[in-house]
Amino acid sequence: PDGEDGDGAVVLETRTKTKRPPLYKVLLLNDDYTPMEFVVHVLERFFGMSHAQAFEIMLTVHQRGLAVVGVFTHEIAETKVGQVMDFARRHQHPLQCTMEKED
Ligand code: TYC
Repeated sequence: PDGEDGDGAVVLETRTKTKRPPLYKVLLLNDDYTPMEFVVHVLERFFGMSHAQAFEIMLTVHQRGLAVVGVFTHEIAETKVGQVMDFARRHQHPLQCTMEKED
């Protein structure tokens, strides 16, 4: 709709659409070495999942090769990926976590 800019002048063609930030999928990748319990722990700790939910997603990654574990803004997604990669490295597991822009 048209607006009013404070001194009485009418502003035509004001923006009506609210800008939403682009969203990014965080993906967890399967490998042959990371223990299942470690992956479950990662999903609980960094993605706020219940144990049952985390176990289910871990099995999906194990069976299908990868799964989306959350969708976030760029900054949050980057933080999650960093936290997972850092935690895995510190425990000497080859677990891989990446992010991908949503269409
Ligand atoms: N494939 C691993 C195993 O059999 C378990 C695993 C699940 C590893 C999910 C990584 O993202 C992963 N121990």
